[in-house]
Formats: sequence, structure tokens, C-alpha cells
Amino acid sequence: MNSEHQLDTLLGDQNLPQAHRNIAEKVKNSERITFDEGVYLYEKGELPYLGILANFIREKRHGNNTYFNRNFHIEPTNLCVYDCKFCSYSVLIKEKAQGWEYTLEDMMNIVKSYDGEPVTEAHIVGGVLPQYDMAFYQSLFSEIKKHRPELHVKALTPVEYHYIFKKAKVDYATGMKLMKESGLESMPGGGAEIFHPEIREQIAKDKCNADQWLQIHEEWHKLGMRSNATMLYGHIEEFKHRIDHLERLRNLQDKTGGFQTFIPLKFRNQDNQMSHVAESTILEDLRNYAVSRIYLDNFDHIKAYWAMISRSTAQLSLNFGVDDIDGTLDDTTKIYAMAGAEEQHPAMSTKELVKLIKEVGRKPLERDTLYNVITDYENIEFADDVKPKYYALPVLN
Ligand code: V47
Ligand code: SF4
Repeated sequence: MNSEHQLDTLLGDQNLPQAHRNIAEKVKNSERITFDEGVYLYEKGELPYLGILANFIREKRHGNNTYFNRNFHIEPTNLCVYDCKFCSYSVLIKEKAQGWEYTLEDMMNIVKSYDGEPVTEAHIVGGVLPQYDMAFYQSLFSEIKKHRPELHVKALTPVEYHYIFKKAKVDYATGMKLMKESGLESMPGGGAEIFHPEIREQIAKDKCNADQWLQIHEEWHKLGMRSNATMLYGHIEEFKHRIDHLERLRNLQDKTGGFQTFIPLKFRNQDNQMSHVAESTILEDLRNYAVSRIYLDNFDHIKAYWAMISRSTAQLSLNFGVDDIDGTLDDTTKIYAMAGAEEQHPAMSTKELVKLIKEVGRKPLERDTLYNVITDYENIEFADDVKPKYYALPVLN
């Protein structure tokens, strides 16, 4: 049964509660749902109901298409001046011996180690330290572009930009323009956490606030550039805080259209200051993907980050609104492994990624960062003896 037929069958059920029906009708007619309806979905929406709605939207936008890319991560440091309670990096500043601080040369050596490999994106994000200032990142971006012009530089978040611009005494608009001129091509979605101050002040109080995060993305979008957005969920926030978060993103997207992808990030509780907080269930993770897909009617893509939710949940998520499962990861990101994710050395070959998508009846498409299709793998079979090629998935801020 296709997703449209499933939605019609749902609407044909005489026992469907009226509030469920009103939202389902809105989804069928591509109408936007309200804040209160969003909260209602989180409170009352059963998984199968949410799945039908989210999958209808997913398939209307993308059919069976499921995107991934080939990337690697550079995490300049795992030390940080901030003290986010959920972050397994932040505890390390007291125990510097366990930390790393890459030089520009170290990072260029990482980039060069991928020479000749078919990666299309370097995802750069890590802790915040004073020596990684604006001039440092300008040099890094321009060195990377000089070395490998076709490699897309997706780097840093408003957390770093707010910090380095303040230090350099430049405003956001000027700062982002200078970053673009140095070679920055897009911004990952990190650092968003939960925007609402009731929660943000408890878990991430000193870094950029919600308005600053949104302003930096807005300035970036004004330059004609694209970025992603995330939400760290499943800890001390309530459903209304999640919808507030989605509402702020939806509003900015109405204004700029610059966001490409929304990535819900499941809170993982190992080795951080919130280890006493239980993690969300897989059922809640799937409900959250679905509500995000339904609420963010102006976002093209919803991404599940397999390195943090496990491969099987990533597969399931493809029926709950998700159309992107990020990239091959070459064990280049540490933040989720350190926070207790199942994947302790996240790396998936293209062959494995394609298999994972095909196993659940979807169509694997390798994309570049801006969603141009590079290879359609639907009819490509990998020979058994092909040595798997790695590729990497990201993390941080
Ligand atoms: O902002 C930190 C999160 C984020 C934990 O744009 C944690 O393509 C869960 O933004 N449990 C960074 N999450 C990761 C990120 C990202 C990942 C993949 C793709 C993209 C993209 C962006 O990681 C941080 C923070 O919200 N994080 N600690 C933790 N214990
Ligand atoms: Fe630093 Fe980012 Fe960790 Fe917060 S989440 S402590 S800003 S690395």
C-alpha cells in the first residue's frame, strides 16, 4: 500500500479521534500545523499514526530516494572553554592529558590523507579554544581549498563563530562574509541544542543563545549560502520546548529558505554531567523524527545520523520521515562514541550504506553537500570481492 493510500485509509477510520483527523487532513492538503497541534502530536500521536503522516510527506517530497554522502570529519580539539552539561568533551578541560589540539599542519595532513579518495566533504567542528581564532580558521579553510578545490568545506557552528567574531571585534555579517571569502561553503547544524532559555540555561548556558544562533545562520543565508539545523532532544526538555525549537527554525526558514536539512540528535548519556538522565527509547526517537517531518513543512530534508542511533534505528527511521542518513564515516568523529553511542568506531563503506538503504526497500543516492546527485545506486551491484571504501560521518557543537 502506498503512502497516499495509507493516509486515505487512516482518514476513512470512523474511530479516528477528531483532533487526529484534523491534523491528518492538514497533512493531506499540505497545510501547516500550529504550535498546539505540534504539542498534541508529541503528547497523543501514536507511532503508527505519526508514521503514516510523516511517510506521506517524505514520499510526496522524495519518493523512495534516500540520500547519503561521502565525508570525513576533522575535530580540531576535544577541549572546550564551555561547559555544556551533555557534552562528553567539556569534562576534559580539567584533564588535559586526555585531550588533543591539532595544529593547522595536523589538520592539513588529515585532509591530505584523503587525497585520491572519492570523498566530497570535509566536516570540521570541535571544541572552542582561544588559539583557534578567526585568523586560524581563515587560514585553515583557504589552505584546504588551495590543496583540493573541489572538496566542500562544511565547518563550524554559531558557537565558534560567535566566539571568534567577538574576539576579533567583527559583527556577524562581516564575519560570515570573511569566512565565505576564505573558503567556507556551508555550515553544519550543531550548537542548536534546545533554544528555549528554560532549558538552554541549564544545559548550555554560556555559549551563544538561541537568537545569536539564528542570527548567524540568517547572515549566512543572506550571502546565498546553505546550512543545517539540529535539535538535541530526549533529556530534560518537555514537548513544548521541542515545538518551540522547531517553530523558531520554521520561522527563520520562512524568511531565508537557507536551511537544507534538519537533524534530530538523540541525547546520549555516557561520561558527561547528565549521565543520570535516562536516554529516550527508540519508539520516542521514531516519534520525534515523524513530528519533526510534519512540523517543518518548509525543510527539504530530515536526516538520521546513523553514528549515534545505530544502523537498525536508522533503517527504521526511513519510514518515519527521514530521507537522509548522512555519510560514510571513517572513524573520524569521536563525540558520540564518547557519549555512549553503539558505534564506537563509526565507519561505513559505501557498499554497506547502500545495502542498509536497499534492505528496507529504499533507493540509495549518493549526493554532494548541496544535494546534487552524484551516483544512483539503485541498479548498481557491488562485486563480493570489492574492498569496501570507507567514508565518514560527523559530530560536534
Ligand atoms: O551540537 C554533543 C551534539 C552536536 C552529545 O549538519 C550530543 O550535517 C547527543 O551538529 N549526546 C554536533 N548529542 C553534531 C552535529 C551534526 C551531526 C551530524 C551531522 C550534522 C550536519 C551535524 O552533537 C552538538 C550537540 O548537540 N552532542 N554531545 C551527547 N552527549
Ligand atoms: Fe564545547 Fe560544543 Fe561540547 Fe558545548 S557541546 S562543551 S560548546 S564542544
